[in-house]
Amino acid sequence: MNSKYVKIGAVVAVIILVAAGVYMFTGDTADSKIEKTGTVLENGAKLGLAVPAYAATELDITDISDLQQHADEFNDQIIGIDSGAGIMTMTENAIDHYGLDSYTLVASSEATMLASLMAAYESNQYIVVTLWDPHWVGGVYDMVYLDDPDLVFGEAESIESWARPGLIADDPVLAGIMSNYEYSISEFNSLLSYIESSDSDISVAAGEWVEDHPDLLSSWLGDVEYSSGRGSVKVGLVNWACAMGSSNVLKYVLETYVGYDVTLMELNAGVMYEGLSNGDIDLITTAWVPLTHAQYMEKYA
Ligand code: PBE
Repeated sequence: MNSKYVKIGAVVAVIILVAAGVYMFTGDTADSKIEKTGTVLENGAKLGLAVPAYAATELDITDISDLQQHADEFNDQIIGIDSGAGIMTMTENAIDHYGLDSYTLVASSEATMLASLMAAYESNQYIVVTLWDPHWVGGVYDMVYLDDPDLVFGEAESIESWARPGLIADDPVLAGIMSNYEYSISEFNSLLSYIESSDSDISVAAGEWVEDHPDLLSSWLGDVEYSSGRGSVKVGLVNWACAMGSSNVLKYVLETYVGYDVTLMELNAGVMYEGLSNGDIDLITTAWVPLTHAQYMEKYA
């Protein structure tokens, strides 16, 4: 046999072996995936673009596509939140899809969006914001979600809890509680309204709300009893009212009734998912699926 071909064959074989090794090392293996631990709210979450009811009536608008002809009245702006939020990507898609060419989506934070909404609402000005449910704001202001006939914002979403790779196997007690950690939409909104209207710190208000809902508490605990020193748990969250509420309640329950030490870590959405996937964070309670956090789920789940 011609030795040139033997050499080429050997080189090709080495390349294939090296490539396979690199693939095995960096490729997605099952245990590098984040793991779903439970459903915090089933199908009750929604999101979209919303305007105060007076704006919808006075301008006679019902659909997202109606915004374009009233761009002047809305100052050509949609008031958004933090740029890592799924609702921001969805809103960019809606601007494209419904031809809202005159509009700019303004990125800020939930707190800034709410401050703008309050200022506009108190003086009967027109404003369009990114909004979602569960949220306390729907109980305070009369807001109208604009129709989204092509479902750019999806249908009913669920909120799930997810854990770092391996947590379910490492800590069945915690995984068991997370599999029970679920709210109805009215319970969730009641929690958020309670926190919002309380003068106390969010951690205190969350604890008070838990003590007012003993049946829900026992459904989460199942037959788990308090035992001190169960270890530390890092819960990642974004500064969204819903995530703050569900994370603070979880911290209270795990510390008071189970025996963990819980640290809440406030991050932006991208860093939160990355931290979960590399194990810097143990848990999150604010995964919106199937659409809102699809970009993160595709990458890490
Ligand atoms: N939210 C609240 C988040 C998820 C929780 C709807 C603002 C988002 O858009 O990613």
